[in-house]
Parts: sequence; structure tokens; C-alpha cells
Amino acid sequence: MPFKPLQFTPLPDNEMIQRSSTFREQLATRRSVRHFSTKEVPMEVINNVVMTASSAPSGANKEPWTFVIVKDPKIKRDIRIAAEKEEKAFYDHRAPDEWLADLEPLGTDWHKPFLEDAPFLIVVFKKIYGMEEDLQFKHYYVNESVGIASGFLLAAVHQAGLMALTHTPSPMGFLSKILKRPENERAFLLIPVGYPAEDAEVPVLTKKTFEEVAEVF
Ligand code: IYR
Repeated sequence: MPFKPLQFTPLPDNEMIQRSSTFREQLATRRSVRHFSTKEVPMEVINNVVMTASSAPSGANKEPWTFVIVKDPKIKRDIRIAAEKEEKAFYDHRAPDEWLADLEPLGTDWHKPFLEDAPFLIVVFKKIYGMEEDLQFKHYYVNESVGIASGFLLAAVHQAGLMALTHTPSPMGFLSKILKRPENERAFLLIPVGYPAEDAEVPVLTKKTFEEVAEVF
């Protein structure tokens, strides 16, 4: 593998502090929404946010992910029907009481209209191993890698001025079938992207403080 000089311009402390603070404030306004508008979003934005995600670091740079972008209303409908079937079972009997109690403040239930309303669903698949032609090769730190890429994706969607939801219907096997994924791929997250509905509301949540989430030695 050839190497090249790193392009790097150091910033003065005051500018670093200013930029990190501005970014913190911008990202702190990100919210998950569950009520999407059907308003169209340009495909180019989706292309950009997916390529931001795909710029993430990954184990041995294997980029063990596929972002399946769904805009076809018929496929979105199939996904909604299959997801709601699993979610109904989850809310009706699969979920332990403690889990349901933890979800109570979020106001979620098995109805998932956002799977049809949002103009785009980005389904993130992790590749548990690589496959080229018929040859299999190893991937490393797949969950970490795909988690980081998904974080980049959420930040990029927010930066673009749009909303996303990290949705995890459980189990997610139906997504492999509907989206015809190969044997080496497993659904990781289902992320509707779009504008919020005009009457969208979000729960009042608090975030932990620096002292609660960090330790300094
Ligand atoms: N998958 C369900 C339940 C759910 C689970 C967690 I953890 C959440 O933070 C939110 C919802 C659903 O999407 O409703």
C-alpha cells in the first residue's frame, strides 16, 4: 500500500474551542422523530449523507456495510406491514414489562406509519464477512464499524436540515427478504429520513452531564 503526506492544518486553541462548542450546540438540537411529513427530499442529499457515513473508519478499512435506500412506495409499504407484524408481537407479548415501562415515556407503540410517510428509508446492513465472486474473506469489528458509520449518517442528516429515526424493529430478518440481501448481510438499523410532520412532537428528555458520562484521570 503506498503512503502519502497527511494534509493537516493545526488550529489555534481558541478556534478549536469555538468550533467544538458550536458543533456540540448544533448536534445537541438533533432529535429522533416518529412523525414524518411526506414532503420530498432531493436524492442528492441522500447520496451525500450515505457517502458521509461510508467515509467512517472501519476494521482494516473493510467498509463492512451496505446502505439500502428505499423510496419505492410499494416496498416501503411491504416493510411497514412486516415491521408492524413483528412490533405488534413485541408490544403485545414479547417485550418484558421492564422494557415496556422504559419505553412508556417515548410514547411508542406497534403502529409505524413513518415507514410509509418518510420519503426515504435508509436500511443499514452489516456485512458479517466479505464476499467477492464466490470467495469469502474476513471482516473485523463489524458492529463497531457499522455503529460508527451509522453515527456519521445521523449527524449528516441533521447537518443537512432533515430528521431521522434510529428504528430497530425486532427481529429484522424480514428486511433481508424484502430487500433481497445476500447471505453475508444482516440488517443493523432502519433509518427513515425526511421532514418532520407539521404537528410532530418529541418527548421532553434530559441528557446526562459531563460529570455523569465522563471520568478524567
Ligand atoms: N422496536 C420497538 C421498541 C423500541 C425499543 C427501544 I430500546 C427504543 O428506544 C424505542 C422503541 C419500536 O421501534 O417501537
